Amino acid sequence: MKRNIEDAFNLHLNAEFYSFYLYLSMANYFAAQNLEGMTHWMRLQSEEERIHAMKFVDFINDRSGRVVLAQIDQPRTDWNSPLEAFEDAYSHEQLISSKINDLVELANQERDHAAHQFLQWFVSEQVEEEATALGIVEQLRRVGDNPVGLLMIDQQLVGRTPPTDSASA
Ligand code: OFO
Repeated sequence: MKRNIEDAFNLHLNAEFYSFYLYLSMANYFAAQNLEGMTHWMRLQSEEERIHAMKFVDFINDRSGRVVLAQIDQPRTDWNSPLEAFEDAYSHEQLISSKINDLVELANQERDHAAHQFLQWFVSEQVEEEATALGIVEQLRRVGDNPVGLLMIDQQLVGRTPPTDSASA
């Protein structure tokens, strides 16, 4: 693979590991609030992000590139409310979507069809990631300060199931 694509992919896998870190940090924030469903949901979300990062690792290795693991930034550790945390998750997903779009542009520019095809999975995944995060943000906005409503959303999020394999993550 071309050097500029390898560099951009290495940069992006760091962003996916940062997503893993950020969501794990959010899970710990929810755990401290005794919000069992949100804790569970965010832990699974963080695990999905680790799988996303590993997809980039595997792709770079498969193309005889060199994976370079860089330092992962420290994520925020506290939020003012579950709503604020999920709003952060939603804007983070929007940022990741724009990074994926930039990678697609680069793959096209360099006529790297394998990279382009690899990225298509992430293009669809980001649609889902944004929609899911926004869905929860909207539910939380609707219940506002109502503690019963918050607990109902928390109970609903307990039901999230882990991905059955890496392809569905
Ligand atoms: Fe990897 O999709 Fe979220 O960040």
